[in-house]
Amino acid sequence: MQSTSTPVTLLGLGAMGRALAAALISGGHRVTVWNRTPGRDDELVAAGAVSAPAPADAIAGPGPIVAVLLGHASVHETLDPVADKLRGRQLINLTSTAPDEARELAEWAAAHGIDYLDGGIMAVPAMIGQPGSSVLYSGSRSVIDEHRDMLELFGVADYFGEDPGLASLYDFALLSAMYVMFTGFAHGAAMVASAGVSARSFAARATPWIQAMATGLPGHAAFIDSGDYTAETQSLDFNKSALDAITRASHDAGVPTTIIGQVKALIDGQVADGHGPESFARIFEGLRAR
Ligand code: FVH
Repeated sequence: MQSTSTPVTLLGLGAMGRALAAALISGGHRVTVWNRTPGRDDELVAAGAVSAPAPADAIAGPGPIVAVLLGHASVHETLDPVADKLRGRQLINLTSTAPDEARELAEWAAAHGIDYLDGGIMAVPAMIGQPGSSVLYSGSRSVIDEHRDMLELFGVADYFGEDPGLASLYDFALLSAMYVMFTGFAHGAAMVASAGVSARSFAARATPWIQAMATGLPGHAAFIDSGDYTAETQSLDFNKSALDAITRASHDAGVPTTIIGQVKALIDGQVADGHGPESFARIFEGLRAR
């Protein structure tokens, strides 16, 4: 466990970096900040942060280094030139990276004697430190164990084990679910827009509907995890008939069937393979990695 005030360096003062730095300062930590473009740290400095002119200056002091940059390449651009000075240090990378990029950074870190923890932020900047914010971590167990209290200032700190790519995999899987949900909303909004209905009005209906449907996810998960898709209701045959009609209605409304057509194709594939009486959850089998 750490003491209540940890010296910490934060690299990257975009919208998210500034929110994280503010949370650290409010939590009583001694924060040194650096950003590629100068002038983004005025409020943080007024709140007590120390501004460093270059990454080498920022990492000169003790404590963990938190990177909140744009993507994988920007982490290398920032840290490669100072890698030799990072031996024995702890790096917490909250920059969004794909799983293979997180693993590559962990290998790079290990080669330079750096203890590496990867993180995926499940929040927007305004949510940092608020209920509903969480950060998914994987990689170095000792880093999360030592700094958990500090990291909880950002939101709930969930640790997924030592594979440095696993937090990112969860992060991107959750984002996939989110993007498909929002895209589904856009498809529905386009359908009702053909009848002059506003997106706002549609959202008022869609919000409680999607919330109610989300409660069915554990039921879908039970089918998937057991591999037994025997179903009394909501069979693929039933859903095929619904998707045929929805696709037709979308087409009739002048809405491209690109999105809904993919759902129909997944159902059609399972029905063609003889699984019509089984649960809709079986579409998972058409998506899982071979
Ligand atoms: N903002 C959000 O809602 C999401 C929520 C989920 C997680 N993401 C990820 O967090 C990382 C940072 O996001 P951000 O919101 O702070 O992004 P920006 O405001 O665009 O700031 C980007 C910072 O990265 C710096 N930067 C970009 N390229 C380089 C580079 N080659 N070398 C050094 N620094 C670089 C940039 O600096 P500057 O443009 O001000 O000089 C900003 O500090 C990100 O991975 C999200 O996916 C946020």
